[in-house]
Amino acid sequence: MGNAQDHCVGLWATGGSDSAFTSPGLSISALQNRPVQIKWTNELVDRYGRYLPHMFAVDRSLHWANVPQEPGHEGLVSTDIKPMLEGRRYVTPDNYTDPETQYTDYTGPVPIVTHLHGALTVKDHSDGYSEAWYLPRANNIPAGHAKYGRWWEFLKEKHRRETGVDWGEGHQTVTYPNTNRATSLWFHDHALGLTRLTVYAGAASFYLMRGLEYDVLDSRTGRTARAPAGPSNVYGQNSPNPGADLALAIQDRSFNSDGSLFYPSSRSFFDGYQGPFYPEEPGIPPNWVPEFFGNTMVVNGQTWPYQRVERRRYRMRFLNACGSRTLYLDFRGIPGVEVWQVANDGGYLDEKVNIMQLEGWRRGRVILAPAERNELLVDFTNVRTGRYTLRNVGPDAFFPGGRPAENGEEPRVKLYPFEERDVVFPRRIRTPPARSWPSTWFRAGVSTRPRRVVTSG
Ligand SMILES: [Cu+2]
Repeated sequence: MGNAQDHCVGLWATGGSDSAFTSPGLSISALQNRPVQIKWTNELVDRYGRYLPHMFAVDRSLHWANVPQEPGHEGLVSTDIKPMLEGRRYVTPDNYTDPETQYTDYTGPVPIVTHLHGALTVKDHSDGYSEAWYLPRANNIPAGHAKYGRWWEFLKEKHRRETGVDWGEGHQTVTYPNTNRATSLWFHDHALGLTRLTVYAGAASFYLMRGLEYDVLDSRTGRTARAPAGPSNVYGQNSPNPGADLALAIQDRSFNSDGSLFYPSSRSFFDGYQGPFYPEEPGIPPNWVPEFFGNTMVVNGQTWPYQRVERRRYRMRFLNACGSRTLYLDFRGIPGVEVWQVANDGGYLDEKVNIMQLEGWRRGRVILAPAERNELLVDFTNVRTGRYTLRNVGPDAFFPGGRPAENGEEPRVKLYPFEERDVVFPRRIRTPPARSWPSTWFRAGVSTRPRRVVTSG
């Protein structure tokens, strides 16, 4: 991740060795049954090679990576435990003066490890275990800090034995067999106790599993049909229907007045509780919040985004990359639109679901829980030219807490409008660029030297 600067918003972006760094990161396009290796590198360092602290408050009182290896139960010195912090009292960083009697937020180097969410038959060494994290290769790692999580060494050795590819300081190579059906997966950070913060900071994106065939039967003819393919399709191939396959990652975020990302740094943000905290009050961590609902919707990294579409049919893949929020996407504000859900996390459904003809309050609405993906066919053919809004009408509450905003209730969240026009794209929502793997490289198999694909920072 370079600290990608988009206006004045600092993000942790993901990119390839020869592509731009973005957030969401580049979409990886994989083919079924073609194994790939990806080298994930933690580049959370500044230009002098010093580690970057996390951009949000990291709670060290949780069962977390415990990078400084503060002693746990019965004096156990280890990573990936809950430290005891005995005899110390939590204070904010501003008030931190005495390490003997106080503790404060963790501001050391940031561990990462990448998990490919939803991928089947990935071996343990490549699954992105929360306890197989690694620090960036920085020149000022504090004494006593572990550079790797407790499973790193074991899984590193196993991966080396099975594939011949070793891991090293600040990087890890994983092997994905790509045995899923065609579907939309996503990858995200998975480090113990920091996942929600690092994903919120930007480290996530799509991983699109493509079938060698298109996997769709046309219900009218019984013949194989071709789902629309487009910019998220295999890079460099001429698509018969360019621009018709949109991968849209939705996240709720909040911003400080200077444009930087906001995430609560204190439990008091959640319920006003002011302390005392762990270990004085054993069940209450100082920074961690049980849930968080951002007040701004971001699609593929853009606030107040809009998408120009033509009067035709699109394939739209949605990812709910929010930390807590269940989305209720409401298509009823687009008169004439037709929407069918054709796939979920696992791949294509047996039968498409006509969203506009569901019963009751679900009519025209698609529900998407955090980390869930779906695939819709959205037909704008009969929509009149104009501007329309695809709203999220879900409440600021865990599913199914609360009712969808209806009966004139104003949805609290600013939503993302679609502008429908009879013109060719330019898209204003940037679909994360897709990359394919050269077929020669696939043929080379998994024991060759992998390409370096993703860095962070
Ligand atoms: Cu996940």
